[in-house]
Amino acid sequence: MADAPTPQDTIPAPAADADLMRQMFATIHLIRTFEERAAEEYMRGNIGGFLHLAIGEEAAVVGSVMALRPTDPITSTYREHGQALARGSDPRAVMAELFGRATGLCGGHGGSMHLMDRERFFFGGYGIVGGSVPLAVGLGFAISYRHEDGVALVMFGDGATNQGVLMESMNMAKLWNLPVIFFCLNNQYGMGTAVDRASAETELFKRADAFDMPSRRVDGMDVMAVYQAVTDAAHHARTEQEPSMIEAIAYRYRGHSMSDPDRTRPEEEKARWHARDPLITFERVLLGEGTVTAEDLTAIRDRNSSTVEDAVAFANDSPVADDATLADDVYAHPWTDDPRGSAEMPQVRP
Ligand SMILES: Cc1ncc(C[n+]2csc(CCOP(=O)(O)OP(=O)(O)O)c2C)c(N)n1
Ligand SMILES: [Mg+2]
Repeated sequence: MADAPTPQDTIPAPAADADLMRQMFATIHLIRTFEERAAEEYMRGNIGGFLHLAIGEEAAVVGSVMALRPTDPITSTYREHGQALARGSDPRAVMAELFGRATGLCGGHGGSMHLMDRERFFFGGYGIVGGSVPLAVGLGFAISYRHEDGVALVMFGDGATNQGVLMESMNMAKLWNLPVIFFCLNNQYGMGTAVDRASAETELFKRADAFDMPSRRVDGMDVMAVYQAVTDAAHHARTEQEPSMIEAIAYRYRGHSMSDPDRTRPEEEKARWHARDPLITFERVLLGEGTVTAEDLTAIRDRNSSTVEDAVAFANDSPVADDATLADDVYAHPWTDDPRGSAEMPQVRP
């Protein structure tokens, strides 16, 4: 492992208190419930386009998002329903966005792959593999330029680690001392292709070595391990103005998207990762430590079920996004047909 922060560089995660641990479990369960319900609605034809579920990856999502401050910007891939929910986006607005409704998080213009919640510093899901990476470097640059103490975190998959843009972005972030966390959620497959069939170097955190950047690998099925790793990385970025990389190893239980029947991955492999499901393992830890009771868990499950049912009902009852508004949010300034550019564009030269 390359240059992992030494113990004196790091502070322990604020010993996750019982409330926070309960909140983490509840959020993992909310995301699971939300996405299982979204899959049903997709099969009913209520959700169009693509739908990529992160079922199985929730511990990595929740552990990372919850280790940040609510004002630390995040960018992500198209597999990002959980990131929005963990950031506190309204489940009604997220479900309505999946349904393409005017009440959706982005007015129904973005759909499942393009959730964005500016108010919550969630700067979006992106369909282009690696596309979210340079945007996070830009957000890190803005933080640094304004002398703020935020940290930008970008989530990307194992597939993105072979995109040139990751190398360009990591180089720039390290060269300019930007507070960025490169968070690789390695679910071990890019579509149906296993990492060892796509990457000459399968220890993906080693990508950071080329930029003299600290990096580490963490168990992405263990929410507390992820929480600790991101807490350390965020502290390092805030105090040392140095970017770092984390590779979280997890597994998605379903196919790449709803249109992938997932017939090529070995059943034995799937069973092994199902046994490590955070809803099973983290529940065991919480019950064992007395952090939750069986009644608490029932209350959490009931609450999440009602939240998701309410979100589906809200989405169903909402009006479909109006075609006439389709291009409304494409440009920051109103579009004109003038080929020389819009008169509304700011003047760059006097
Ligand atoms: C630049 C680019 N190339 C190819 C694709 C098609 N594509 C969509 S998702 C995907 C796999 C990406 O895998 P990974 O980065 O591991 O993320 P995961 O889907 O596993 O979360 C590919 C190749 C794309 N969207 N963008
Ligand atoms: Mg992957």
